[in-house]
Amino acid sequence: MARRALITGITGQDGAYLAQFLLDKGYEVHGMVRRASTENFERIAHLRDRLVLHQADLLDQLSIITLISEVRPHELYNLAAQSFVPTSWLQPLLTSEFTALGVTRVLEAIRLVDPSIRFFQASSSEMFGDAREEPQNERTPFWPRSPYGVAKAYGHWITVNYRESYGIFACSGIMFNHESPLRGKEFVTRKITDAVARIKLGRQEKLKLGNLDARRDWGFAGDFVRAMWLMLQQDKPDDYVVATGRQHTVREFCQLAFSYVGLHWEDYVEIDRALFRPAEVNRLRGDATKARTVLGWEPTVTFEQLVRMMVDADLERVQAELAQEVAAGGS
Ligand code: NAP
Ligand code: F7E
Repeated sequence: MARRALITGITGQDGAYLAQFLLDKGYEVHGMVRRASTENFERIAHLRDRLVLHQADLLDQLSIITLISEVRPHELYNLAAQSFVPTSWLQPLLTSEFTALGVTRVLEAIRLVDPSIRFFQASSSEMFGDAREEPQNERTPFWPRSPYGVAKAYGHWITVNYRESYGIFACSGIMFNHESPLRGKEFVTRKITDAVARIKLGRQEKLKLGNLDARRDWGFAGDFVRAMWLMLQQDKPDDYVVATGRQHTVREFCQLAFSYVGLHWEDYVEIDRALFRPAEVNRLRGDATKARTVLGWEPTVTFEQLVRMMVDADLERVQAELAQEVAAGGS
């Protein structure tokens, strides 16, 4: 019989990659989606008829209990969250409800319905914030710098606590930034590659950015979902840093993306002070030695390949939009 997996946040970047990965492994894949007046299933459109989608919400305890009782998954991946750091200053309470308390709601539902369900929590390098050491590993203390980072620290510790209190097979993946052509356009990498494509094709003139000196450890989302799955296949539950170990500035990302299409980034990028954050995370770099040795996990996509993959995908998409406009104008 096929193993059953339930993914919260299946409509997001990681949800789409994880759903594809689990389907390829022969899983029966269920996804939790929240009700909206307009469906936003673009990222999973190509998988739609192979998935079972259920309405529930991280804010609604009973809906999560009902969902888990109906699906009875073997594995549950909790990817749903308010995941955009700047929004967490504008909506700190809602961010805490989704990103912190939402984790407890899912864990409580597991405890009540079936404590043998294996649980993955999508934790974040934002918990390290103003990091006490570099590179960061599983023992590095947390110093979050945004309401999002604080909420993720809660989610991490409640996951550890339900493992220790109730013996639930609960794992926390401390994931550094991971990107892809499916990344939301508000995040800096996709904002840049979308702008590069639009500028190259004559649809945009300038790109406004904030802090170009911020340093991140950027990997490919497709590699990161494999680490999530590996964590739930071990004999014992544990926590793992997932990272490439390489660090680059936002400026370097710009340089590489613009030069790939033959443009010079300084001709197009403007600094907008409004995009600077009230408290910045200046530099992050992960040490994934534990994931490499225990899980046998390795990233397969380099930074340079990631930038090119994202620019290529955006060029293709903008070109298709232009062709559609021409066709519509000519009909
Ligand atoms: P994403 O693209 O922003 O997706 C977030 C998902 O959460 C969406 O499917 C969203 O649904 C869902 N969601 C939000 N609030 C919800 C609610 N109240 N009830 C039900 N669903 C809700 O995020 P991602 O990049 O895929 O990241 C996946 C997870 O990993 C997140 O928890 C994120 O915080 C964490 N993480 C990400 C990174 C990264 O670099 N990508 C790094 C570390 C940790 P809608 O489509 O309806 O909005
Ligand atoms: O910012 C700087 C910004 O929004 C990266 C989420 O997935 O990864 C992500 O959080 C850096 C920051 O990602 C702009 O100040 C400059 O230093 O792409 P980002 P993030 O905040 O690192 C972690 C691991 C998560 O868990 C989160 O869910 O880029 N930056 N100029 C800018 N950032 C944005 N968004 N837009 C700019 O114009």
